[in-house]
Amino acid sequence: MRVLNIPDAHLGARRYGKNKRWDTIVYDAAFNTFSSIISQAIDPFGVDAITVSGDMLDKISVDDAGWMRLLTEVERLRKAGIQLVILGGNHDSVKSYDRVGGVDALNALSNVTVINGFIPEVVTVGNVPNSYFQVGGIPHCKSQNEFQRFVNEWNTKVNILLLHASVGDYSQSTRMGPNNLWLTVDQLARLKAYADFIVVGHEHSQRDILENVWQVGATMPFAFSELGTKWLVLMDTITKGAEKYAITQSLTWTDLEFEFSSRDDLAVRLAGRPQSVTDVVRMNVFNVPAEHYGLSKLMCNMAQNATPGVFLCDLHRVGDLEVKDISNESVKFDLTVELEEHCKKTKASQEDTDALKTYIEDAINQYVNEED
Ligand SMILES: [Mn+2]
Repeated sequence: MRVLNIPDAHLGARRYGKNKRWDTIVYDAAFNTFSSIISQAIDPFGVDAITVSGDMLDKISVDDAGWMRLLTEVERLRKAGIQLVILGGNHDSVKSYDRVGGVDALNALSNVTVINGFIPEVVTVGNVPNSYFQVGGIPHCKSQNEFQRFVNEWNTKVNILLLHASVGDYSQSTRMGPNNLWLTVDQLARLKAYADFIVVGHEHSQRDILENVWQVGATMPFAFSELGTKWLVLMDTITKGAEKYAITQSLTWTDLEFEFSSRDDLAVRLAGRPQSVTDVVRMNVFNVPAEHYGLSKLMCNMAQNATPGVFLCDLHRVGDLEVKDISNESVKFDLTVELEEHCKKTKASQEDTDALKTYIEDAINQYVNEED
């Protein structure tokens, strides 16, 4: 039988509170990517089942709009006769026994089975004895100790084993709290004797670990540290063969870095930035002299306001302004006067003048706040 695994999808992800537009765009992209994977699973892949290797949801649940989108996808799968096996990850498992998470609620649906009860489970998918396969899963656990015990004690033969953890020896790492479980390649090698395929979710980059053992990554980047091709794994439980497919991305991420040379140069680069609604762009400008910082920042803010997609600009300032005792009042005054002169000279309309004034005031306020 043909089984597609969906890696960390983080549906409902809104993790960029400082930038509303980025929040919305990433939130939509996560659902859109998930939806297009479901479409592919139905046609052309025509799979019998889908596994999810944890963190399908970014949090214990999603908002109402997210629920409607998720249920729409599950319903499409049901109509296509596709079973869905969902492993709970660190993001979507409840952290106590007395609550039910969003992923657990899906268990009530006829075509969904959820492994999210803090203990290992084996699920049979299909019709026994004719065409079926078995999925084992060790969901997110209460502690690394419990997880280790379940990993070391696993002795059930299955077709596919789902895990949600980092791969490596992190015994000395302070990075690993109870939310970041881990197991070693040696442990995976032992488990391989019990599974044709092992799919490990959690880390957002794809990595082949052993034959038919993968760290599967994520459906899309959720931060600039997660750029790179994202992959689906399509497994055949009869032939025991597998194929990887790059996931079509709905957003284009661009990470730009350069040294400041002049404001004119910055203007040219700002004008040339990718700026469609599907662009997520970060610009890191290094060595910005203090005397150019204020206006450069203003230019970046204006560019950000004019961008339908996401534009993040980090100016790295060097040095300090010489006049340190200048009051906020006089900064405001000087720039406003300059602006008015400029608008008069260029015969700008009152509307444009007012808009520019607002930009300048915002920029000054931001500048002043940063100084604080
Ligand atoms: Mn995770």
